[in-house]
Amino acid sequence: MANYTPKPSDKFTFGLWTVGNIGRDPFGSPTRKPLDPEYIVRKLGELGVYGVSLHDNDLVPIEATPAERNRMVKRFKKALEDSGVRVTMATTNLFADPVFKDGAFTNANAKIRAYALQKTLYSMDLGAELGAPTYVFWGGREGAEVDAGMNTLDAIAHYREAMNFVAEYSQDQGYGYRFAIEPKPNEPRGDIYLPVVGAALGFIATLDKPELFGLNPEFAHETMAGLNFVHAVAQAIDAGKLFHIDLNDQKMGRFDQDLRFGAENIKEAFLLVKLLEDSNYPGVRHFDAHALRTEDEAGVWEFAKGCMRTYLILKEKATRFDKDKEIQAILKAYKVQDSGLGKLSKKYTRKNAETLKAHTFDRVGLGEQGAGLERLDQLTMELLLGVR
Ligand SMILES: [Mn+2]
Repeated sequence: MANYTPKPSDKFTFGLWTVGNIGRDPFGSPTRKPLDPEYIVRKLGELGVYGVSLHDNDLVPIEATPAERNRMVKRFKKALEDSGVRVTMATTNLFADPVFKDGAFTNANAKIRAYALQKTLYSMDLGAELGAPTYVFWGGREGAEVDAGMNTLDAIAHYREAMNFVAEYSQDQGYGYRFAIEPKPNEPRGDIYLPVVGAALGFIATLDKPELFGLNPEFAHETMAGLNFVHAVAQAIDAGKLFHIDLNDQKMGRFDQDLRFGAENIKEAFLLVKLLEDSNYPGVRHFDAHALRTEDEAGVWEFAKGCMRTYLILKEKATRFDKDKEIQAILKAYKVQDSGLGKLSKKYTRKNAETLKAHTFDRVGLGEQGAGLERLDQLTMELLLGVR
């Protein structure tokens, strides 16, 4: 039996807001007391966690004075030092305060857009002071319920201006951030701008310094939209844009559940872990999820341990998949090779086009051939169910 105890080298990370979630929902009050950031960091360290991420206001309340801020940061740094946990990602809370009720960077009000940018610059200072290499933008309030304001084109342009501004600021200050945009289709807004991974990839290409920007895709977010998260991550990897990842789980068609990783879609979780491991994804494995509202603090740590344990179990299953002779034989047969035709269709030359056009294909025979995917999928399930 493999050892499923997490180690820092597994690079698991959690947001302060994840294990710190107090179990509030739109219909009910908190079911848990807030936990101190220092306590969270020490506890995560004990569990073998590599890093922690934070919004500015997870550590420093929005109304704190500079002196209070410095005291809190000092205490937090001490906890990081004691626990060996590092800050792996920082981000700005541009969604909780009423000022952001109609958006931050995309707000129709120039004063609010400027305030959002100011808040972000201070938050980037904080993240840099704590050593965060990655800065995430989740535009939770960047969206609309009412499009009669005719703000969409302006909103995208303002979003771009903000991203260009923060990229210059990061370079000017020598912070060296890599920025990761986190798409989400809806919630809290009726419709959020840049709703899915593909939309964010398209947007990044329009920025002044696209090389500084990548993606922070989240399992639950693409799943809420009814999309295939593994495909979205593969496209981000292909584009060299997987800068960060938010692991959790979600039932399609529900509110944003932020379930424990692997709690719901085991096969997709397995294929995701296999994709990350096979492609040697060098980044952290960040859990953006929270314990169910039914849980007390003990349940919170069970949730955190469960996320990491499931990842490690699925990683081991991926190794077994690669070593399974029958599975590999089916895969080999599925991926039919033909060196001549393969080479011919790889790159256009006039000669290749002519040869291709002159070739006679056994269209009927090719159409009759089965792919073997029923057997492959069944064996995959049996492997996951533990009978293989
Ligand atoms: Mn997230």
